[in-house]
Amino acid sequence: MKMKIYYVLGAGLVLGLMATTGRLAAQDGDNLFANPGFEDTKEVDLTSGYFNSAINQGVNLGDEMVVQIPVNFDQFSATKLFKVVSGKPGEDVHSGNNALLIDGGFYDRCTFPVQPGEIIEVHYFIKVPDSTGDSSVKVGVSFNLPGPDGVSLGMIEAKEPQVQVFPGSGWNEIIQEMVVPPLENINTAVFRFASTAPVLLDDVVVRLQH
Ligand SMILES: [Ca+2]
Repeated sequence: MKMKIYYVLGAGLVLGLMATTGRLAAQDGDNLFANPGFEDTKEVDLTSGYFNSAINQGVNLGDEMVVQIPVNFDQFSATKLFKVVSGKPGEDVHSGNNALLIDGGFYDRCTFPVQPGEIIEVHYFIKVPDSTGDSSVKVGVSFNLPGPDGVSLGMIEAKEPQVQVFPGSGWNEIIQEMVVPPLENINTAVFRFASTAPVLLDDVVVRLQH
């Protein structure tokens, strides 16, 4: 089934969204992504356990022995860098006090029931930090579809990031709309974000249109 990706440039241009704006507004459901602005964090000790093993596998979690991670974090997925950063709204963060600095992928505890044919609408804000350099970065949200035995039945949207974001463009609102494919035994979708280089992520919204 054909997937649609809409994204909004920093200048405020809306690409391809105009025809669907009214329908989206009329059917918006609750945000399924808890802690969308990464404001709620918890301390984790990096000297042992899952996070220590992640460091040993090359994930950069910072130089401290104890770091803050989002409370809704679930697991790393080919992640090179994962840090909660604090700063000024509109600059280092999109809103609130925190944003997530990430290079690679992670799964969030945003897991919800789905049925074939339903539409998942995702909004989020991305900024390419100056330290990333001059190259554009690709980002993308996808959803894993675990079967009854936990083995993945497939992904909604490509696992590799598809949406291009440019350095110097400030905070970009990305909108992805995707359709749950007609596979047997599908009942759950699990949120995954990925990028091809370091980006700042904030204000994630995931909605299901029935
Ligand atoms: Ca925030």
